Amino acid sequence: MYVYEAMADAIAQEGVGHVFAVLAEDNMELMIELQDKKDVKIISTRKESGAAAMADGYARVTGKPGVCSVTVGPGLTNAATSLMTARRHRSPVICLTTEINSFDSKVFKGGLDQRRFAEAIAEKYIQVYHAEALAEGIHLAFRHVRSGGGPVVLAVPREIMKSVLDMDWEYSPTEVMMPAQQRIYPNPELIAKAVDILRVAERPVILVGRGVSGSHAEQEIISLAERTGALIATTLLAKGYLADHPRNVGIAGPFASKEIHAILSQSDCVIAVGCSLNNDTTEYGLLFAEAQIIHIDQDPAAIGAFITPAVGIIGDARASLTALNVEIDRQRFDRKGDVWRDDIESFVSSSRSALPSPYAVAPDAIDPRQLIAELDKMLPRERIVVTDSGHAVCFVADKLSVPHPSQFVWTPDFGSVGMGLYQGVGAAVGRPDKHVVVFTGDGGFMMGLEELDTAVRYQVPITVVVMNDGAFGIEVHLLEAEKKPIDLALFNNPDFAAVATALGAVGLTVRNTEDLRAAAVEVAKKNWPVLIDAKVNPHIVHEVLQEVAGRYLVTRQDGQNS
Ligand SMILES: Cc1ncc(C[n+]2csc(CCOP(=O)(O)OP(=O)(O)O)c2C)c(N)n1
Ligand SMILES: [Mg+2]
Repeated sequence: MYVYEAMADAIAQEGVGHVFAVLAEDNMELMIELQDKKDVKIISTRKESGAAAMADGYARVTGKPGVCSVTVGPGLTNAATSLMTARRHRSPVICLTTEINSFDSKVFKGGLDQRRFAEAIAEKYIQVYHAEALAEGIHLAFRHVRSGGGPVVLAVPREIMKSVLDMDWEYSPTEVMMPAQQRIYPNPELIAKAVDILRVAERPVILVGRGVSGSHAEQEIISLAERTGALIATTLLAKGYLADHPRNVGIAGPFASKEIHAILSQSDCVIAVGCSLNNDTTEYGLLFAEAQIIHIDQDPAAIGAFITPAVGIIGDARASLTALNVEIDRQRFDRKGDVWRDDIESFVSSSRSALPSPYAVAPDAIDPRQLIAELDKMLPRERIVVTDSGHAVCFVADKLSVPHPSQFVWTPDFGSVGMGLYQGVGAAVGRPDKHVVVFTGDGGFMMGLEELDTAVRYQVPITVVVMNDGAFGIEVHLLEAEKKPIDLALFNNPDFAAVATALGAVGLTVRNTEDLRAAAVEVAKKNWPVLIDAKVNPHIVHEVLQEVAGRYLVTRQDGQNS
């Protein structure tokens, strides 16, 4: 038996489902072997950045490890930005690669100190030093990602990979060996301390992060909101959590409307569950400056990472919320009538249904707010929404609804443009039962369009909405704020519908709502990749960017940011 055969057996037994690979002379035997396994499908991608980001998107929506395979040296360097994005998200991604014996730059694909490079972009670099250690290396990698440690690069040197395994091969998958997931129960004294705060809180908010979405704590959050009169808000990544609850005010932070923002800033108590309280959510702490913070997270490192809480509780979300509810009942208090204002629910409901400011009408471009509002009605309800980075996706963050945070994939974790289509294809491969819709700017699309071909080759029924302002919009608006020329950030784009059609997808151009209705017919078929080139009005600037541009200008004038 060759080592690559043993490796294929191990990966298949790990139940990964799919492997995203760019074929090369060092991984091809392994991929051919894997292709023969009945439970593994290889997705042969165009570029390693795509393979690694697809593995990330796949992992985010399936919860399974996402595996990619790239060639030594340039394959790994190509995968770097995607792996770094996965790292910032702590995605369970395993990047398989090989090793060559020399760092010598005269050697083909040599010259890179792969360990140092990989350790800078992934959480771990595991090298298999000899064939007998293969199972141990694979175990280490899967245990690491399955326990939430973030991406791993697993390198099996070429000579080892292609050698004969001189031992009996037996592999037990890590899932069997790892303990079942256990709930961490909170310390009762800290629960009592938290309840002391809640007993007198007048304007409490339950802030839900993505850590909560997997713990089935919906009922406990609703009960806590009922007992304490708290409003419910989410982080950006937990968008869609309990969205229909009458006390849910949506995303906290810069994406909140002015009215909701004003309400949240009056909060005197925040029960933050499964979120980091990072600077984006709390606006550098300013949003909740007046509030006492009760921070609940099962990861001790998350508590106090950004804001020092009044009470920090290490515990599972559901177990901790249950404990809070039980303690509130034991102390028999009901704050419901005494908190916030009497009409808070009707205020929340009217802020949700507030009419948008009138849309801009232009002959050849649609207002991006109108585009998203119309797509919200037209796209299949059971959607998975994946965003790229840039200005345009800000409209998606606050104006497009998602059924649940697990169906919202926000890829700017590392701030990189160009991850949206990649992760979208991976997500669509992982969840064929849902309809994946990718939102990207024209700049982001052009950074990764080669993988539209992958979607076509594998008949992945994905919808890609290019919000096309013919520009690096963020740069345009920041340059304009500085009164600098913008020509370097403007692009005379090709006809994206024609490009998509040439790649084998269905390509459509949208300039108005009528065009959109025609596009919706194609999307509803859900049987083929569809690209919608939406020409958006470039003069509509999202409030978040208006604010960033304002701040940017101030710091530039102060000289702090130059
Ligand atoms: C890899 C990478 N390169 C450059 C940037 C800087 N950058 C941020 S937004 C942006 C413009 C993206 O343009 P587009 O996708 O069209 O989005 P828009 O802002 O126009 O909506 C660029 C180049 C980045 N964030 N990441
Ligand atoms: Mg653009």
